Amino acid sequence: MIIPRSHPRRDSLLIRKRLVRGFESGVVAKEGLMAQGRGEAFDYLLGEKTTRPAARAARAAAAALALAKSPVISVNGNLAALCPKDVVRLARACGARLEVNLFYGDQKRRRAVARTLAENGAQEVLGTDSRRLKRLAGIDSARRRVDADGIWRADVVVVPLEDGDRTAALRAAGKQVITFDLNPLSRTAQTANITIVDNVTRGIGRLTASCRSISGRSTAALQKVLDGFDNAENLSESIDIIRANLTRRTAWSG
Ligand code: PTJ
Repeated sequence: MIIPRSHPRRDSLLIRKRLVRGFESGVVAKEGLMAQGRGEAFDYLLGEKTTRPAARAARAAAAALALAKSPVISVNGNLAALCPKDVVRLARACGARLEVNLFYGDQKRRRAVARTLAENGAQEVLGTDSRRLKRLAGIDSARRRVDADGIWRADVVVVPLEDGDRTAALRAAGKQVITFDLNPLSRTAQTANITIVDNVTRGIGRLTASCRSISGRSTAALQKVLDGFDNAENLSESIDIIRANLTRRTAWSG
């Protein structure tokens, strides 16, 4: 189906299309289509734009990545289908390794995700060699299997569109966790060190830009940015934005 240029929700429909294509080519899990629907609902309530708290979180995330010794970006089916080029760009900008890590994991889809990243410029993608996979404690899903050279030894892990179990397990393993999650109330959002409440398709470019603009700063300056960030406070601001948007809508209809 061709989406007319004049359609008021063209961008949102084009994003859906990317996911449907990703599903048809074996990159996205069936459940990934539902996850997108959930995200869209929150995006709508947030006004479908990058909010101030999201921009602040991106800046703190850039500082954490610049301070990291072994940063890793964890890539699932949705992320690979939505914005593969941006993921590769972000990895370059912050010197992170890329690792495929799936919730509904099987080797065929893992390879399909890795192939998508390679086709979009990734030189190396971890997480597909089963001999190199180790088991992270505290997770029952396929996400527990992580690469010995990647998430296993990482100090900072970016986990966009994540589930709460792994976020908690990664934190318990002593890692700093950065996530993109449109739902500020989700367990992942509440458990991560830094939650960017933004659509990953918008927010990832901003994070890459923040990584570039922050590079070259002193360790002390980066640490100051990081120490000045409070995830719980920032999440509350996102919730306030949703509340204000809802109140405004109610006032219109009343
Ligand atoms: O490819 P797999 O097997 O690893 O599976 C990936 C999914 C996304 C299916 C899996 O991680 C999953 O079930 O995720 P959830 O718990 O349905 O969704 C995770 C969070 O991501 C939810 O809070 C959604 O609101 C949020 N979300 C969905 N789409 C976006 C988003 N956040 C930012 N940007 C989006 N585009």
